[in-house]
Amino acid sequence: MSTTLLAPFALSLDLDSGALEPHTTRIERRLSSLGGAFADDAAFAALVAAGDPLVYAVEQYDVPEETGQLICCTTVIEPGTVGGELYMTKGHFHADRDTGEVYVGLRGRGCLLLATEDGEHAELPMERGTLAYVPPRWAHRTVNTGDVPFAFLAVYPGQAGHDYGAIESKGFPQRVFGTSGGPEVRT
Ligand code: S6P
Ligand code: ZN
Repeated sequence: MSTTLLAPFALSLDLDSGALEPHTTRIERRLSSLGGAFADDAAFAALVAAGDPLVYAVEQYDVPEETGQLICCTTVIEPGTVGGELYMTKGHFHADRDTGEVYVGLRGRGCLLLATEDGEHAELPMERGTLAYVPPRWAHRTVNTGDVPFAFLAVYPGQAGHDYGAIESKGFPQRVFGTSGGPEVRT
C-alpha cells in the first residue's frame, strides 16, 4: 500500500502557549479520565467530586495514521497536584513498539518519565527549548513540575498508535511529587 499523497500545509504554532491553529482534534483530559494513575485514591476522588479539573489538552492537525506520515501535536498540562503528586499525562507505549518520538519544550517546566517493559527507567527534565528523544520501546509520560502550564510539541510516526493498557495496569516505576524543595522523583 502506498502512502497517501497529501497537500503540503503549514500551521501556526504559538511558541509561548503551545496553541496549534488550525487543529482538527482537541482532546481534553479531566482528572476523572486518569483513574488509577495517582497514588492517593482519596485525594483523587475528592478533587473529581469538587469539579473534576482539566489536567491536560492535546491539539493535533490530523494526518492519516499510516507509515511515512508524521503526526504533529501539542500537549498543555495544567499546574496542579493530587495528594502532592504532580499533574501528568496518562502515559503510553506506542502500539507499534518500533516507533520513537521527538518532544520539544515550549512553555513552563516538566519532566519526561520513560520506562521499558523490563523495568529500566529514565527521567528527563524539560523546559522551553529542550528537545527530548523518546527511543522506540520506551513508554513515556510527562509531568508538569512548574507553577504555570507546561507545553510541548510532539512529532511521531503515523503508524505508531497508542497502547495505554500496559500503563493502566502496571503504572510507571517513578512518581513525581511537589515538595517545598521542588519536584521530587520517587522510584
Ligand atoms: C503521542 C505523544 C503525545 C501524547 C500526549 C498525551 O504519541 O506521546 O502527543 O499523546 O502528550 O499523553 P497521553 O499519554 O495521554 O497520550
Ligand atoms: Zn507517544
